[in-house]
Amino acid sequence: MKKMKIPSSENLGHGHLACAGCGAAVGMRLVLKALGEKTVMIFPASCWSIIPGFWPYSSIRIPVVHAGFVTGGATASGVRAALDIRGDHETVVAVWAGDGATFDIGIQALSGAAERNEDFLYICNDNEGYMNTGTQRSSATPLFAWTTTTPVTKPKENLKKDIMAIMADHHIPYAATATIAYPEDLLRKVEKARSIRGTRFIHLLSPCSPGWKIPSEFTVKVSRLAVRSRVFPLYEIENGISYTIREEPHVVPVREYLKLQGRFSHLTDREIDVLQENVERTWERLLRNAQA
Ligand SMILES: Cc1ncc(C[n+]2csc(CCOP(=O)(O)OP(=O)(O)O)c2C)c(N)n1
Ligand SMILES: [Mg+2]
Repeated sequence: MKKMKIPSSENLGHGHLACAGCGAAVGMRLVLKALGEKTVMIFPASCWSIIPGFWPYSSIRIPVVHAGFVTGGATASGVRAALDIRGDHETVVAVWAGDGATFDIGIQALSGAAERNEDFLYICNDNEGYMNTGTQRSSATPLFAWTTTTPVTKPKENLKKDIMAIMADHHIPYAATATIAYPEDLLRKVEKARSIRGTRFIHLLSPCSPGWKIPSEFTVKVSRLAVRSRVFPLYEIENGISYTIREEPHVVPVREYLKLQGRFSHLTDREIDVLQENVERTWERLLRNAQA
């Protein structure tokens, strides 16, 4: 079996408060390995306002700033400026924000900071809903998915917002998608983002066991199927124009991804076909962007 090259350093300790099988907890552990100790992490309100635990018992071994829900981009800009004034140009400023904080309520602060090309890494931890407050729909929730505000009698009617396209159109130096099912790929992208100056964006898909209605041991499997079904392709965009796609050899129908998740168990064959068509259309567009 191939041995993975994962650093042994640990900056997420025992006793954090994530649910069993939380994809984001695995993601955080890996991201912190790649970022190292000289990092300040900013948490706009999300599950991660709770998960680390409160000082002095925090399970995260780097300085953190708990920030208002809307303020990820603005807080990171300010922390970066403060470090620069102190002559510290080495410490990395990273934001860890949910999809609600990124796609919806914090997009103004993020867009402003990205347009100014502020020097920080913004990680959007996308679990496709407002999970900390009980699984309400966000604009990252997929079409037809169940949430508590999109019940099976009236599932979500809108497509997931294309946040990568929005960020690319800010001409930022680096944007990438990642999942915990490909840990070396995730680490490489965080390390690459770490080495670049300006606004860097990582879109991390993080399955949420209670919110997606999946058994806790399925988090990695569902992440892998998201990539193999092309629901969540792995790619990078440099300077808003240069696309690099990681082509997966084992492509599976979208149905394989959907059928493991209770939030899609009400779907009709017709709705699954619509989702498959959308995935194919988005994939074609991605390929066109990569060839342009
Ligand atoms: C202005 C404001 N509105 C609402 C809330 C309540 N709130 C805290 S976390 C949260 C959900 C966050 O969703 P997301 O950003 O997707 O992160 P997740 O909880 O899914 O990790 C909400 C609505 C808040 N803290 N501040
Ligand atoms: Mg969320």
